[in-house]
Amino acid sequence: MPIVSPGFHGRPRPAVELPPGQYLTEDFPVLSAGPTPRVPLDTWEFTITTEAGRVHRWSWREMLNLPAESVTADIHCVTRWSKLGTRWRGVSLDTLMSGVDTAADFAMVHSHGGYTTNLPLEDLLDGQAWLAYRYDGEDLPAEHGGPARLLVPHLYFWKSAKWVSGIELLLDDEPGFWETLGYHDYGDPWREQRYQGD
Ligand SMILES: Nc1nc2c(c(=O)[nH]1)N[C@H]1C(S)=C(S)[C@@H](COP(=O)(O)O)O[C@H]1N2
Ligand SMILES: [Mo]
Repeated sequence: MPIVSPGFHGRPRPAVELPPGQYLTEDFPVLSAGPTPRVPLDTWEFTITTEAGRVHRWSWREMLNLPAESVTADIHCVTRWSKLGTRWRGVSLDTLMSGVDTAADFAMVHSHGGYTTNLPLEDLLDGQAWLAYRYDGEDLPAEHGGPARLLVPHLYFWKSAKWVSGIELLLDDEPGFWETLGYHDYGDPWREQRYQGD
């Protein structure tokens, strides 16, 4: 039974709720650990490689023919900026994974330029992750990961690999680029999992 004093309607809530330690930004900062790769669409492909070595491949045209979804999401960078209500369009990882037979529990995401990031496979499924190629009604700009990036908004934004080239499914977890350098293996902004040990 909650104890409620008469006339008490709770303390005023802030208009928006941010994960701990985050501040709001209106602009869209660019964070890249290297130069922006230029990925031509005629040779672009996205692959999902299973732990058994089976490769599932989509050309740009094949990917665009898959059902797309519009997504509005809040994004949270470990450098403490958060941006609310960002608007994307892309293909759900559920769609891409629907024909993939795997026993893997983990995924390593690979990008053009060599960036990698790891996450549990279940965090890519159930409407939680997209291969995004439009931002705010426009083609995704190269500095933000175009032609296509991963979008996994429920984890810190370093998990949303820009210029994504493929996903490798793994039976055992392995650290990606920032995870090797001391960032948290999972990276839940609401639990403030910035660094290993948080
Ligand atoms: N390939 C690649 N993906 C990346 C990064 C990167 O350096 N290379 N930086 C990550 C980090 S730390 C963040 S916060 C976001 C930044 O995305 P933005 O530049 O579109 O804001 O991309 C993530 N994805
Ligand atoms: Mo970041």
